[in-house]
Amino acid sequence: MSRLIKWEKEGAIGIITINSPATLNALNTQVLAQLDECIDEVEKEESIGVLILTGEGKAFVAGADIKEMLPLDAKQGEKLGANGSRIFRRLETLPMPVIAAINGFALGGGNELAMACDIRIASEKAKFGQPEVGLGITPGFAGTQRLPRLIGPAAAKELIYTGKIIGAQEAKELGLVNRVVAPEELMDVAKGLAEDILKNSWNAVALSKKAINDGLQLDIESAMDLEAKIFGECFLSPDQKEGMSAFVEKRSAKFNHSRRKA
Ligand code: DAK
Repeated sequence: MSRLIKWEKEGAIGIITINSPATLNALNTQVLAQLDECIDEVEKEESIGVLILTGEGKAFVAGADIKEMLPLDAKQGEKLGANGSRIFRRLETLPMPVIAAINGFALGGGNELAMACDIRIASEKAKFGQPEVGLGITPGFAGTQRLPRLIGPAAAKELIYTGKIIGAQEAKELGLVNRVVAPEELMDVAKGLAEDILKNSWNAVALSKKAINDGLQLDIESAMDLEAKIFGECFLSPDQKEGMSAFVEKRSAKFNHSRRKA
């Protein structure tokens, strides 16, 4: 089977590349199945502390595969949507941060995939949009849910109702991406950001991710209770004693950099 998804490890950074450039990395059943398998492998690798997701060629992902979707009936469409959403949710809930390094088109399912990541770094060449209404469908991989949560309902509605494609700078102004960088710097910037994260306690970073993601789904009182519970959990990890001892002893902390529970 051809590798439509490649993944490699550079130190503690895992790099997943969507590798179907002839169709601009469009998400079809095979690409999604291989992404799902790849997440299984990454999950088992306890020495990976940050994951970077990028695309081969001129696209990050140009959306779900339109040619594959064309003949589907309602039931099949629902199944496709549910499967993609499940896989994106797996990425979103991985214990390590996931950085999307957006090299080119991030349209439809591609923008939705980027939004399932924790942080988005965009090349100046990247283009964003949810053009689904022009194809007679709604965004189906949680775009109607994650986009308004990320950039607010008014801006999300404008993008979804018009289906317009925007550049990286406009995406930055809307809060859709964290940073815009020169194309040749994209991977170095993403790796540099990953290294900055990796210096810290992986346990505390993973728990912060959980507190932010889960807390955003709750009312403020419940979210604060959740934060207090997660804060308490930090004291179960040797990282808390090491981080605080290092501060008191005026030295750098030496964390146990593995996702295995100590
Ligand atoms: N699907 C399939 N093939 C695609 C594709 C896509 N999304 N995007 C590009 N390709 C293919 C093109 O057909 C072409 O293949 P050949 O014709 O050469 O065989 C090849 O990639 C190169 O594309 P172009 O020749 O068009 O390249 P250009 O540079 O001229 O244009 C473009 C680049 C990105 C502007 C253009 O390709 C384009 O507009 N692509 C479609 C973008 C788009 O509309 N994306 C949204 C797809 S819809 C759901 C679940 C999920 C979804 C919906 C519902 N449920 C079932 C609930 C998600 C939907 C979407 O993502």
